[in-house]
Amino acid sequence: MKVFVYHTPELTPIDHLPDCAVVIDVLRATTTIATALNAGADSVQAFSDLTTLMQVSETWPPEKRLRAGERGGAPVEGCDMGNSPLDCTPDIVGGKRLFITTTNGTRALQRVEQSPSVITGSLINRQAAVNYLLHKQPETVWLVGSGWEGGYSLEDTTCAGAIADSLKQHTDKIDIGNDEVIAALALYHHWQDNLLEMFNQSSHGKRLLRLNCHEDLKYCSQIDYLDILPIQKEPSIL
Ligand code: 3SL
Repeated sequence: MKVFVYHTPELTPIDHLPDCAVVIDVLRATTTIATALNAGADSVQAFSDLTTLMQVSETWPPEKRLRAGERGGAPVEGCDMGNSPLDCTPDIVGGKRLFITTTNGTRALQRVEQSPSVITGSLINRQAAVNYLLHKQPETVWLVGSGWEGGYSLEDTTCAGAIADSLKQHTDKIDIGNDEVIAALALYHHWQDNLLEMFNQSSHGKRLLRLNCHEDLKYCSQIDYLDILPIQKEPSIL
């Protein structure tokens, strides 16, 4: 298994695809997606723009849909909820399709949606993602961070490092595909005992703290907390 890390969708190659892409948006899209499915959501459909989300979700029975929208960390007007994983409780999301658009995570998902296999990873479901890769043994794996508006995000690359670290601990058949994997591993080794503090120092973590999302940060920092793996069934639908 040859593993590559790409810090952002913009740094991800456009002329070829991997056997398996792991999309990572620790704060908070892929944490929210994992939490919603774990809480009994029927499915999640991701959109990069709000207008398309509204049009497509309109064709879905109102009692079976939830619209989640986030821009700049804040909930989008007209949606049922923002992008907080803490809102994804069984009574709210159970049996429903979550139609979601976020600033960066849903864009990252679209960037690699044509790959033969696409899953989402976050700290809370890190081991579930690793177990899937160990079982499927794809020849090439891309760990794709969502970043923030084209820039690098500390927490996504740290999570990529957490996935690479666990893969390396479980098998010696891991080839390091690019230098970014080595950087991601070093980051994870630096922060692994204090992931919440890593969030506190990161630019998006600070942005969310300014929006009073302290509890979200605590939740998102719990490594291997849920045994759930969002797997793409068709482009952008998990
Ligand atoms: O950028 C994104 O996709 C979001 O996850 C950002 S936020 O954590 O909801 O602010």
